Amino acid sequence: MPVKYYDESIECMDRTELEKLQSEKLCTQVKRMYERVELFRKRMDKKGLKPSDIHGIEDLHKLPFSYKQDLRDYYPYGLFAEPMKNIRKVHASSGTTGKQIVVGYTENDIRTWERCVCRQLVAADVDENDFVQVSYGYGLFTGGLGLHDGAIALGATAIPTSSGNTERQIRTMIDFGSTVLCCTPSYALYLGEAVEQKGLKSQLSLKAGIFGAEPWTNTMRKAIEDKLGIKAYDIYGLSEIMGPGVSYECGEQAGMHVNEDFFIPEIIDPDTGEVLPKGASGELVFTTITKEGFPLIRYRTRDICSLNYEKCKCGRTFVRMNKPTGRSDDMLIIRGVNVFPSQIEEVLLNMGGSVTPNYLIVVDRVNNTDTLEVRVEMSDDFLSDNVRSIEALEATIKANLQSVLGLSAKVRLVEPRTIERSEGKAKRVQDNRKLI
Ligand code: DLL
Repeated sequence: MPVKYYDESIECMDRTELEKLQSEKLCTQVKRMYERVELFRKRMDKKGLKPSDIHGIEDLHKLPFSYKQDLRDYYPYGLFAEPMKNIRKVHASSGTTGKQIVVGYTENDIRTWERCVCRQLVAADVDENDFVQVSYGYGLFTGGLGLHDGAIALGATAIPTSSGNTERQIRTMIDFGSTVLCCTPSYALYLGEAVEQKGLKSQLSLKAGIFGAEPWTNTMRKAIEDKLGIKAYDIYGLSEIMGPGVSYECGEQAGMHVNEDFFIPEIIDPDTGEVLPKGASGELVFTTITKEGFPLIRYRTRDICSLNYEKCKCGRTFVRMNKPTGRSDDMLIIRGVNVFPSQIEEVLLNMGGSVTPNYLIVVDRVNNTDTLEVRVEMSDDFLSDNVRSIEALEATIKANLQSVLGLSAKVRLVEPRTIERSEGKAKRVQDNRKLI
């Protein structure tokens, strides 16, 4: 296979060897950053730490954390570790709140990124014969160009449709013979619905979908796989660390392998900052051990998940992260109860197809009391079957939500195709309390 950057032996490396490699790279990175990044040096000095105190990954926990706010405080280039003449490109992420953050890549960083995305694609059985339709947004968002460059580096044919214009996406998919679709899972579902409605599934050549950039459940995976006739793979990444390419599912679909020769993951207690025992669920933290342009030590992602160190059936030894269940900053606290949107999604998608995976969570405050309303679309099947009344279905969903969340919610069933669709990341929560 003429794959420029693909080297399977690294992903299947003996873990003792891998940890040795990580330790060497970590020490070099800490020394380099101490010399070049003022904020990191200050934080190390405050802890009374010198680069020579760090001997390997066993000392990782001693290093100071870094935060999204740092990127805002040092906006745009204040945390870069290379002069701008060595930065080949920048990307940015606006997130849901606040000022956008900017990240930069050197030539070597771009090569690393391509290599990481190649691994994602190969794990999904993509090779140089494939036509990879990239329907993530192109531009400052890392999704579009990240997948695009990776597909080209692999030797596949990239079809850079970017996001939006659903009619044209489907026409291109059919006419150009796309075999792989890359976009957010919510957009994949939307495309799947449109394909189903137009009866075009048999004209597709798709075999795989590479979906990420937002949380999604296994039940949603099943819905997408059925509608598009594909195997759907989860990929994870964030602009601050790399963009797409941080971790990826293999054919086992049992957790996402972290590219550990470039990024070291840790799971910490988000409140105390303590590293949690292997397998525990907590906040994911990453250290970039080879990045040159914009390296980060112990970056607090705010994503909640756990790590699985068991060897995967696929042969890869890289640790697997479980699907993030939400973000510590996306978690809703409703009448004192912690609620993740993914818990609500799980309930809705387990309703035997009576409702679609299109929903909106509306939180409000009435007379000083939080209210939770879940709006979800009824499926065409439910409406045509006519077996159960809308009231009965609403009551069942309400009871299921109560038992999973320990909280009563109002459930409102709405007509199919009335909840606004997203071409990028889906907006699932409308928290009106923040507006007060
Ligand atoms: O979303 C990078 C990306 C593009 C990943 C394309 C995968 C595919 P940001 O816009 O900086 O970067 O958003 C990063 O999105 O901290 C997670 O909260 C969330 N996220 C990304 N992938 C997943 C996933 C890109 N597979 C933030 N599951 C992260 C759950 C995800 N959440």
